[in-house]
Amino acid sequence: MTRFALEANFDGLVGPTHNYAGLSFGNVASANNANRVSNPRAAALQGLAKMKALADMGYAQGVLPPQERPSVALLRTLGFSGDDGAVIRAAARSAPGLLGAACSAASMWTANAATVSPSADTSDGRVHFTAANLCSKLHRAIEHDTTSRVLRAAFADESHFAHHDALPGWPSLGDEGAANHTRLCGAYGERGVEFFVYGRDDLATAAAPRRFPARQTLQASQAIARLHGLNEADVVFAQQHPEAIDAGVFHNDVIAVGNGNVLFCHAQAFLDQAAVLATLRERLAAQGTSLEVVEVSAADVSMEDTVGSYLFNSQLLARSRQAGGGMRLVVPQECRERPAVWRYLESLVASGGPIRELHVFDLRESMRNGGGPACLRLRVVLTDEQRQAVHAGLWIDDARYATLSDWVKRHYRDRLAVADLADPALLDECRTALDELTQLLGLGSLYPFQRVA
Ligand code: SUG
Repeated sequence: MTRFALEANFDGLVGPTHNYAGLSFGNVASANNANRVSNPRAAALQGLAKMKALADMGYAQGVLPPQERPSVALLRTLGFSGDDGAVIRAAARSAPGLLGAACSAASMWTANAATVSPSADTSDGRVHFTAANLCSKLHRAIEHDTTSRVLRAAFADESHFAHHDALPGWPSLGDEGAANHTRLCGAYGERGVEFFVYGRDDLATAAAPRRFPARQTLQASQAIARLHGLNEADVVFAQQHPEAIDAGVFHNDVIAVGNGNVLFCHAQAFLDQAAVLATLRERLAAQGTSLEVVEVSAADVSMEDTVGSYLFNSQLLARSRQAGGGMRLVVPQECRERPAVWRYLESLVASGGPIRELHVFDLRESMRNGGGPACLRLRVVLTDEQRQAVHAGLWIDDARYATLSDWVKRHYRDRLAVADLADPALLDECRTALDELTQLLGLGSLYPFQRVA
């Protein structure tokens, strides 16, 4: 049955420990900015400004809270003991890298929180969520427990929403969530094609990257398609180009973005790209929809500019009929700073194709860790009824934007060096801030520290 549905974006609120510890091998920005001084307050306000701008454009915009950091629980698992302050000080002394992992604010990139299948695609007619295990990086592998709790609190009504725990955190089942998943469709409320892009097939000796790790496996993508009850004919699996991974494209959303019937991608995004695009076209055609591909050649935008500008980590957003239809593209300001990319974008909107409008945002703090506009949001297609069932405190409107901005200004530091992670006061600051946040958002006791006496 076809029902009206829309695409909502849930952005991650940047947490108070946002820092540059250089934790993500294979993520060029994270490596290049290692040991820089961060500004958590500016990072959170930049993210909120994007949320507010999208809400003002008429999109359904939600927010997801950050996680408790430093994760003293991780450090205790790894053998540090004593009171919380002693644990942090001991880790800072003997294992600063582990302390960095325990302090990462990486849950802000909610495109990695989960894979989401809209109810029009699933066998039981519910929206399905699988939290991502993120097992290829220690600082990210510790996210999924809290992520699951957050998602279950946000989308609690079991008659509309089904939640799956993260897949086991084994290398063969590496899963990075929606960053490697795109849904293409005619109308949001109709059946669509779910496109899963993996970095490596763990059961085959196929082409694989040589320099940087492939984080997502085919086996993980296939498991999620099964768990979500997707129809086989409406699912496409494709391998990311290994050379793209080796150039720094650690997630597919650094080189491709799709929405509705439009796919915007670089010409070297997928292995056997022509065949992949033909399959997508065919599957969508079987649903009565014709795919529009905007494919960018290496001559127009090099792989280096792709990774340096995050051109494809843009948000591709449907414009209303009153606005003239087609799509708008939300890009990071780094796109304007690279002449070839900006030239390309200007010609793109002038070309009469599906992408008609550009919006440029300053997301510098997140970008320095390799997270652009698309990394910061989790897309959830919702019918009217489902939208009503989402936890109301999470929607961004003028009042919530003002409340959250004020909360950030009161609780966040405006500079954080890697050496500052050793300061146990940061844990207290984070807990105080999060305790207030759960009240502001009406989320109850979400974090482990709120559950102990
Ligand atoms: O997993 N960066 C994140 C960036 C995630 C971007 N998300 C998407 N492409 N959807 C990562 O590599 C850097 C953290 C540090 O180095 O401290 C980091 O985790």
